[in-house]
Amino acid sequence: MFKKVLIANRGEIALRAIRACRELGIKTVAVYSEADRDSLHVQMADESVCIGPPEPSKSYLDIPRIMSAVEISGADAVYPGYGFLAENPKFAEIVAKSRVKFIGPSPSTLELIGDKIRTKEIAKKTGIPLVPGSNGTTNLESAIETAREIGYPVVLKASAGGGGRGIRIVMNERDLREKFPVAVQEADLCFGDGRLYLEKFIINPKHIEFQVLADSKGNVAVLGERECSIQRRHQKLIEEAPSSCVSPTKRMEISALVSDFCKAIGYEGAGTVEFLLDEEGNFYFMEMNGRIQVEHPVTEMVTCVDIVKWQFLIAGGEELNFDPPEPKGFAIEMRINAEDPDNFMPSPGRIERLVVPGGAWVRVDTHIYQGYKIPPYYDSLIAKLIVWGENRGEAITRGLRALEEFVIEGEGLKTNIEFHRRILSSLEFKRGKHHIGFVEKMMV
Ligand code: MV4
Repeated sequence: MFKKVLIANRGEIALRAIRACRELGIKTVAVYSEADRDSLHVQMADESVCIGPPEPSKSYLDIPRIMSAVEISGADAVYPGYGFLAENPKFAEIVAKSRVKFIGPSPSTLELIGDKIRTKEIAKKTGIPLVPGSNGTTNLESAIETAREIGYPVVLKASAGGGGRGIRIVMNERDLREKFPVAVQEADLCFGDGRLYLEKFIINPKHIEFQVLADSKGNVAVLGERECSIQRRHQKLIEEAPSSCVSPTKRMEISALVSDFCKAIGYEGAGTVEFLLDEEGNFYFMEMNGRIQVEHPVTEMVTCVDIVKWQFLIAGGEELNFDPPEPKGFAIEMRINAEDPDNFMPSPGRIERLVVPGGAWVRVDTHIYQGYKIPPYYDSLIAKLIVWGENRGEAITRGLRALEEFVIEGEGLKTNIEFHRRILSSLEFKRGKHHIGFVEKMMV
């Protein structure tokens, strides 16, 4: 096993990784920007290295600075977390070419899953259901032809996009002629890759994703699904596991396909395969994410599998030694953001009063503490409140109880705690039949 891991991230996920390392007997090195000097991840790590000014481009996204910290500290592995450099194939390659291990998929796998067209082609060969569409790169003429066949509305997506970036809804042929060249240009400018693909637009879908762990020996454990339909502008707000809309049979069926797919691409580490689920109960493959995700705790709560710990074990060459368990009970995660609930704008500030909820089956993953000053340079996520219940109703009740306990106060500081209470209290959420338009609908 590794002796010392450099955590190339900040905030709650850096803490999550440090905790896993401590239990595995691995020393940790934190990196931090000048804005994160007083951060908990710096205090909790065994060592720390300042890597630059507050701007992410000059610190957490700066590969040479991170590699220097690796060198200085003598770490033998790098943990990327989520965001920042987590899915950057170039970073994974630079790390791999030095004497240290990148804790995640290989550079070539990261490159592959970054190419949504190639990924869909492999998914199709594996027998995973795809949305009707172009099945590969499209140009304007073939896009028009495909759209005529499948019918409008359709979506144009950038092959190098993902997570909602580079996607356009197209209502009719005139709209397609107009938007196509703009989309190519934008994709070329944003991603250096102008290739597009076309899909039938699925109306009112749910967002369902499957968690996988794959070891270096070709064993794959699919840990069931999460539902992440409560989101706004591709920022998830609430995630649950399991989904109340996935039957055990459907779970088994999709899990088998997801496992085959991971084997087909030689996947290693923790990953997530995203689907849309339409109102008729059909699953459609969207993309794969090659990282730990913010919402991984809900899967941990219902499977009792320590996903982050397994990321380290797998990278160290350990084999998966368990059969994926059936999910037990229900878990809900609420992302607590320092933001104005009226306009979702970041609302940083100093935390003057903090009361963290507790009690049975309540987990809080957070890097904040009383007196902590939330810097304005990064994501507004300041805590994840995760609750478990024997059934979904109990999880919701416990979530509401925990939200009531949660106090985060400071001058000018706003959070979305009240917003979460509104969602968990709503009849529509309790029914569980909501789709990705829930938050937008609630705002009007
Ligand atoms: C779609 C779609 C409808 N039809 N594809 C956006 C993020 C990316 N992962 C997939 N996305 C979508 N793709 C087809 N063919 C609707 C979305 C979508 C969405 C998906 C999941 C969660 C939130 C979303 C919000 C808006 C649009």
